Amino acid sequence: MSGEILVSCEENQSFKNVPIKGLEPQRPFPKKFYPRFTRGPIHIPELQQKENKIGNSFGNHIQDPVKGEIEFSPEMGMIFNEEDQEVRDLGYQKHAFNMLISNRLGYHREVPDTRDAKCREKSYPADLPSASVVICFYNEALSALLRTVHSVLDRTPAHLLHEIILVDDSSELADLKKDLSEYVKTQLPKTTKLVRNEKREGLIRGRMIGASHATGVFALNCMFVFHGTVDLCVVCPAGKVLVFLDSHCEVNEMWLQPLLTPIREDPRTVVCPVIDIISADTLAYSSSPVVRGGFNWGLHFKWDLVPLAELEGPQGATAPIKSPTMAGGLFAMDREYFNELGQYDSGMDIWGGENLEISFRIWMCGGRLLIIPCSRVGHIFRKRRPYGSPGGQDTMAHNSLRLAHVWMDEYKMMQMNGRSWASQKAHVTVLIIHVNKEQYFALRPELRTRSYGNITDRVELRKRLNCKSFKWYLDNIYPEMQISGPNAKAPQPVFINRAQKRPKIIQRGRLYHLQTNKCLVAQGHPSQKGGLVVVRECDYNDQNQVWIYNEDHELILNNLLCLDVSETRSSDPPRLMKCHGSGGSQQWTFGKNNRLYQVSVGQCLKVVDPVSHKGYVSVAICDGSLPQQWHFES
Ligand code: LR7
Ligand code: MN
Repeated sequence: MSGEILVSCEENQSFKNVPIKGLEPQRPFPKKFYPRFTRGPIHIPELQQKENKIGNSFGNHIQDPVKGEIEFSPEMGMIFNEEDQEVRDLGYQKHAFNMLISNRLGYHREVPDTRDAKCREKSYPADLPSASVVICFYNEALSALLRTVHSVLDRTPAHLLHEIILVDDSSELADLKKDLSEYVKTQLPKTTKLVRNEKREGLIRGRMIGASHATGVFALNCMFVFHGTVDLCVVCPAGKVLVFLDSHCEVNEMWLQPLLTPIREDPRTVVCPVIDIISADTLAYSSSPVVRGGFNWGLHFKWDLVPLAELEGPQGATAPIKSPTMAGGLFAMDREYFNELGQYDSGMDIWGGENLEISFRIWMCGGRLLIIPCSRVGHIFRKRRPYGSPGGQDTMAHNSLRLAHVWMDEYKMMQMNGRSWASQKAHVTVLIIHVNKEQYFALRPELRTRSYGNITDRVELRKRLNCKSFKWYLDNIYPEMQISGPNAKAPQPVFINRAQKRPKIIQRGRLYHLQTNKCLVAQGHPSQKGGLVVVRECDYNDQNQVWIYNEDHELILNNLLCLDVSETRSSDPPRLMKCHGSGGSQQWTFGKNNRLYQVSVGQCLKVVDPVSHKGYVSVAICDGSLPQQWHFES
């Protein structure tokens, strides 16, 4: 036997002759082992017939099931009729993202390859273990869930994908109950299973249930050379690795191989991809910077910049990065190690805290947690969580209490005394309230005596696994936290969905309304937040009529405030608001028929009553009519 790898771990096919040349596994199946399926109930957007060509300013492409590739554009969310409006509104209400665009995208689309160029030169071992992908969902939009599933099927080599396990956490939406099970049965490969929880369990027990359905087999792949003598056999563990994904993700090119490689080397390594951003308003896929996970004393997850020392080295930007914590939803872990390490705390409910718990447990009990820059998976970042817990409980507080009491030793008092975990509005934006002990309990009296259930099993698990102290974790894995201490200023959270740089100005000038020959101005003072805009006589010497249009598609009046709409109440007139830099409600494009299109509501700016002197404006379904025609005049 030479050092050359002769056999690869293909699908469970013992004693098959599978020779390998070089490092790339040779597949017994064509590349697309799982055929692509058509989209089921989703209709093709009228967009194409109505708009022959739409500019592409995101660089994203979508795959049209029938007509081939069509371009993705910010105007993908354009509303043509009441039905569109209904789908959009219902989507925001039930899922907190633009379901109209999600449905129009269909179940397959290409996403931009956001990896560092050096990642493309990397090669991975041929004998990687294969993965069981677990996706737990509750009331997910069908199109988003199926795009998650198909992105995995489309972009994972067949031999590395042992199975997909969908766990329906007792969803109440009719299409998820009926259409999905039909789709899974008739349109997806047999290796995709659908499990339904009898009652709502929450994502933590939900994932444990999913993992318990994962199957593992040992596939013995041997190479027969000359007259049937066995030359080399490799035991190929199929379903050896568990991969968890949220139900609104899209995996990128070559996402799995870089995750499996470190696990193959050391099964006590848990790995996370870089989480790219899929906009909740436009569904545009964009790259995230490589950051790592941390937390604050309120036990909220946050992103931290990677210390320079970690980034340097021969592999540069492509090397795995040690991360003190994980965001929670997207990671891969050896299946046996997941079980050995105590899965999750089954006393945790619905949402929250499990990500810090498993992160502390991994590091304190002899494992390690890495972020793999060459693996990228997109996730729809929503501004609010569209569901609650069945009894309305604050499950984040309950779960955090459990984890603090099991893992944080003397530091739990610091955490409980120091700051509250009250604000959980958005998991990316973290607000930390400074209060002393008394104030804290005055603020959250229910936590003073609040019971968090029985934690005996978890305390025993910690003993059994011989885990290190929380002080060790802070000293060795998250020293930044130690320095900041309980009374130090809170570290600044890193906003991963906000560009650090100032967007480039594309144009500066007046917003001229063609029908009335008037200009768009602030109704009151242009620096007044929340103020309305109206059309008035143009005054070319008035700085208060000057708008900036920038590369982020923002319209900024007098260099101060951004033109903004309410995403949930599109009947509200546009207002001047502080620029938030995350697109959506402040994103405008100039298009055909002189229209000024509002990206997040899918409608156009118009003058309500062009003959009235009041000059009120609003957004409405784009119809190309005169009241909707604007010119940006430099
Ligand atoms: O009762 C529920 N049952 C479920 O099955 C509630 C939720 N779920 C499903 C849900 O459909 C989704 O697929 O669980 C998954 C995660 O729920 P989300 O998408 O509402 O969570 P999130 O993305 O807002 O929150 C992050 O933190 C959570 C803490 O409990 C989980 O760990 C999520 O997986 C996690 N998401 C990510 O890490 C993606 C990147 C976000 C960041 C930063
Ligand atoms: Mn999520």
